[in-house]
Amino acid sequence: MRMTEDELIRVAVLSIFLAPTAGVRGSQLEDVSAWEGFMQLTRRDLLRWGIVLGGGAALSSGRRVLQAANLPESPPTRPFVVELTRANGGIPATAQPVRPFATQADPADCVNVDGTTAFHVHGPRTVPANTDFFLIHERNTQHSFHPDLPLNDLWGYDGRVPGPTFVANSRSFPPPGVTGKAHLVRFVNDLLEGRLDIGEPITAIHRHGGFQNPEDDGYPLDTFCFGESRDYFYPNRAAGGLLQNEHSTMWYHDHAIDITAENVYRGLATRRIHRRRWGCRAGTSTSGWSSRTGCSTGTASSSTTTSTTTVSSATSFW
Ligand SMILES: [Cu+2]
Repeated sequence: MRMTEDELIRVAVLSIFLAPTAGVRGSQLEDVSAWEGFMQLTRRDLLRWGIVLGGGAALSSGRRVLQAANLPESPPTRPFVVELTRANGGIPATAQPVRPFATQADPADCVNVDGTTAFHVHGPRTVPANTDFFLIHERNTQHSFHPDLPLNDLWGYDGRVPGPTFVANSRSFPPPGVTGKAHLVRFVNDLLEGRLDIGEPITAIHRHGGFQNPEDDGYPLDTFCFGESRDYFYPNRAAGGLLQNEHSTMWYHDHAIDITAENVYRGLATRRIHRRRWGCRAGTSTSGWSSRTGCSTGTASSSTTTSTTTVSSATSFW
């Protein structure tokens, strides 16, 4: 009998389960219902548990045992062979605003892996005048992580891995000479299963660590499916007196319930950079970002060592 790949995986898993209990192996093998239970597992179930044919992660007595010696070896690669540049995608592109568009209500009919649907369903967003609009398509892409490695059938924001970096200037404390902007981002789900059986084309977008309304937080149930799109509004403004969002490196990533890890593993993750003015307290300046200009609480002192020249060179960095 020729076994299918799925059947081979099930047998491999069964042997992993039974190996630590050799004393009762005979009786367990004769337990037809247990065997049939294992045979009901789908390949996706096994991947969810981190059990992949040839891998070393095993479940033993309900405890996950990782045996480093049994892990599959990564293929050999040559070190330091590619300069990371913007041109070759080594430094991710920066997301560019598009012409403002009419915001839309959230889709509410995407059925999640666990059978639920979105509950933070919200109408079209009302955005302030100083809002930049972005349009990002989640797409299949072929990506190689190294010249010595093959192409992988991945998913990427705008078909890039990592996706484009969003750069936000704080609306509360913008860098000197810069107007802080809110962001309205429309993500479109164009994801196809492709050849890799990892992840599900069901997505939610989570700006990790950001201040945003619940409907814009990428809550795991607030998903949108293939062919749908969803708007997310990011105020980019200090909230509740908490300032950590005003100057930080964050990331955004897929957040769909039960499949976040797989979808992120397949490429749906990238960065956000938030900038604010530094050094409002005179004498504490430590970088070219520093400026007393416009600080409401700073007291003037003789340590005005910063200049608009350093600030403008810094602002042109991104
Ligand atoms: Cu996160």
